[in-house]
Amino acid sequence: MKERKDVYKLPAGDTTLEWYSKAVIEMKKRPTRDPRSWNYQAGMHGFNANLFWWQGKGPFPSPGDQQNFWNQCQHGSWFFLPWHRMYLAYFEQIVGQTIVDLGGPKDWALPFWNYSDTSNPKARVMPAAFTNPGNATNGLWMEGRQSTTIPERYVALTALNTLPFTGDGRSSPLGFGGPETSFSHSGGTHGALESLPHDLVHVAIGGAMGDPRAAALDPIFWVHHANIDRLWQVWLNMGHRTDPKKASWLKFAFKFHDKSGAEVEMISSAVEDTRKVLTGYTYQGVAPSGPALSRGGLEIEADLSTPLQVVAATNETLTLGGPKTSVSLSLPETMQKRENAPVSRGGTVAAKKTFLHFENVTGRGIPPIHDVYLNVPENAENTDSYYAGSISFFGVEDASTPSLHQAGSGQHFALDITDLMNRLRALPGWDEQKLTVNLVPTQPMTDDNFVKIGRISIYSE
Ligand SMILES: [Cu+2]
Repeated sequence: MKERKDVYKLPAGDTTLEWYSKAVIEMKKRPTRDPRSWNYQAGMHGFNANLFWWQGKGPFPSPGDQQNFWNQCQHGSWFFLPWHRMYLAYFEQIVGQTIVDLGGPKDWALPFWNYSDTSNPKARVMPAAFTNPGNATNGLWMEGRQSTTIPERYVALTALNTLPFTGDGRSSPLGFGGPETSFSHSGGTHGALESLPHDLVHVAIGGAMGDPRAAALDPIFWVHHANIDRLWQVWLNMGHRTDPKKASWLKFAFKFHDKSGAEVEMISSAVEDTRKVLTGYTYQGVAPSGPALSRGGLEIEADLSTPLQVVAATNETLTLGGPKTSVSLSLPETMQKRENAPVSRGGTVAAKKTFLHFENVTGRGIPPIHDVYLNVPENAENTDSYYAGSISFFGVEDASTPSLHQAGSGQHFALDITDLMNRLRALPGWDEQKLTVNLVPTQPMTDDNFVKIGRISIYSE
């Protein structure tokens, strides 16, 4: 049994990152067609020969190999968590074998980057081993990262409050782990954990990390994903939470290569317990199995909440640009008058949920993260109290391109604005006829980017 450790709690003299760096350099020497090579492993997540990051890395695997093993990452899907867990497990095995072959320790385990750790003032800064020295002698360095400090907003753990694993169209449009889908390489609706912090951390780092078709070339990808994988267990341990029970999730198989380069398959049910994944692992500071879970909470929740319905929507496609993009929605009478009567949910009393949706979002390149604000007054000096959330567009180009696996209708984002709406209603000057949505880019859009939003809508119980 291995323990995946917090990268910021490695004891002095620990060699985990040193060996990781050596293994990356070794794996980069292997030809891209070798399943045990650095490039092949990254191509399994996503690949596009036209991207800068892939220049000069050919010859690439045969079309048949690419078809079976590359561009497999599951996004916008209830397979997001199990697929990435499998992917990390075989990657960790291959890195571990490479380290043994180099004369290193036998028990190497992938560390995790807990950027949300509020007890660690450096938590949101990328660990120094990944940035220094900033050149190719350092296996953990990557050229072209946009930022190595993640803003606090983008590491919030609100996803852990989402009870259902899959979006239920009632209390949660996203679900913790994503919507029920078949194989979904670039699905449109990302689950709560995938949206925040996963997607925002990707795009905040930027460079290769900003595009799923190059992200796994950056060694930070793997410690980021170990943290996302850890949060799956943290969520389960909170109770009233459970993995899907349908055979279409439990039995769905994905293809990988093991440390000898042999083809293998794995199904979701084989990775629910981390102690049973290959030789098994646990996470430092996290119990490997939750309390005897009460499943009742989920059913109570679904019974007592009414289906979410569209109560307001724009009727024109919106193109993002400039220092901000603004659009106004008019709330229907039912919502204007509503006192936001509390509902009973899972044994506790909660406000009726309201969500802001961005539908059929299509785009090109790696557009900047946009922060979303509601009803910001003209001369507001500090806009923080009007902040609704952020959208990252991670994978938007792929999701906008029709292919074998999807129609190309773009991405779909949802922000929980329940609390913000309640606060706004209490402010002087609240106008039911006009809810203004501001989308503010965190960096300027470039000529390589565009984003179009098919519809902005409000869903409420
Ligand atoms: Cu990722």
